[in-house]
Amino acid sequence: MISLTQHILAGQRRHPEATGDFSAVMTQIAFAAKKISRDLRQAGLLDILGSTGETNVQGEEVQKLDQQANDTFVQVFEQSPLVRTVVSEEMEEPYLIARAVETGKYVLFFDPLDGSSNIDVNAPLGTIFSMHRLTRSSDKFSVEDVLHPGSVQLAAGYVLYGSSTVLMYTCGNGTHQFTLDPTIGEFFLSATDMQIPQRGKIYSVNEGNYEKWSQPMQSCLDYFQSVDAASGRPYSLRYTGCLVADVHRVLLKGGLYMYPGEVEKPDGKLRLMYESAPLTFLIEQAGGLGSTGFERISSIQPTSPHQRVPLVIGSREDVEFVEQTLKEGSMAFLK
Ligand code: FDP
Repeated sequence: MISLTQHILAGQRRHPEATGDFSAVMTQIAFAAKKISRDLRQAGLLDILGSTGETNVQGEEVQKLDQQANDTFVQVFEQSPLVRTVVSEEMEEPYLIARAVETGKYVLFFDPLDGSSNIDVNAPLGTIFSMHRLTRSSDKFSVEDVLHPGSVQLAAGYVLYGSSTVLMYTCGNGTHQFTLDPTIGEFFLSATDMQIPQRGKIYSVNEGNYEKWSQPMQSCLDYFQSVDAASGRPYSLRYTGCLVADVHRVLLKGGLYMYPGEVEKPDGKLRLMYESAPLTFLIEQAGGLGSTGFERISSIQPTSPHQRVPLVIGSREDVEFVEQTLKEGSMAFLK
């Protein structure tokens, strides 16, 4: 049995120049995840279900557990001199960690509790994180210092609070899975160097929005649903309402998850820095792709911490099919 800590330290030993700081941050992320996992397991017994009565920066209702998970991350990193800035879905502005103002070398983006509509119905939830090296253009904080494309992420991962708690991470050297043993509070390696099938049989999308999509996007859906035994269609639909859970299924079984842009809302719903970019890093390290449908997610130069982008992510051939259909405006290339 290899624990997450042992795995991180083994990675550190392969880089003689490493200071151990990166490993320390990963260990703190895992600690926050264990605390959130513990809180979720008890949620129905404590007074932490339901809404706080506030709305977040995205204009969405804040659930008590969203707030609690966010506080957990902030409290953990307030003890650390390494992460100078945290950027969360639940906080409008990047948050400076006082203790790390001089010494911090990293910025951490996170969505503390993904899939909020699942909280009250005991369905899967997730946490997503992305770690970048901080650049310092001056001694003062500048938002530009935390805005880098996904291609330069140092590490990214997610935690899925499902029938078990699973942590996936990559630091550019494969995608690895760890499962929490709750009896001793440690994550253990359960799969290493994971590979996503090149093509799948599942699509995952909120199909209730079909009428809001462009015609080429609608035709992609029509294609996945049409019957053609030779190419394994129709695909099956799976959609939990939790991005982490749906992407996890896609990573393991193949296929694709989509949150497309809409004609009236071309940027879609999901956030680049703490949803689409980290998930793309994990999926690319497993041999898949993440795209807006027109552009690779990893190449996007962000312009704001809470920017939204459309997302098509999963098996290489499935994502390329959607990209080609959207770019050409039709499926004439299939003939
Ligand atoms: P939620 O708003 O419930 O937090 O991150 C946003 C997200 O969930 C994803 O987890 C999920 O895939 C998607 O939004 C669900 O949105 P719809 O309800 O519009 O399908």
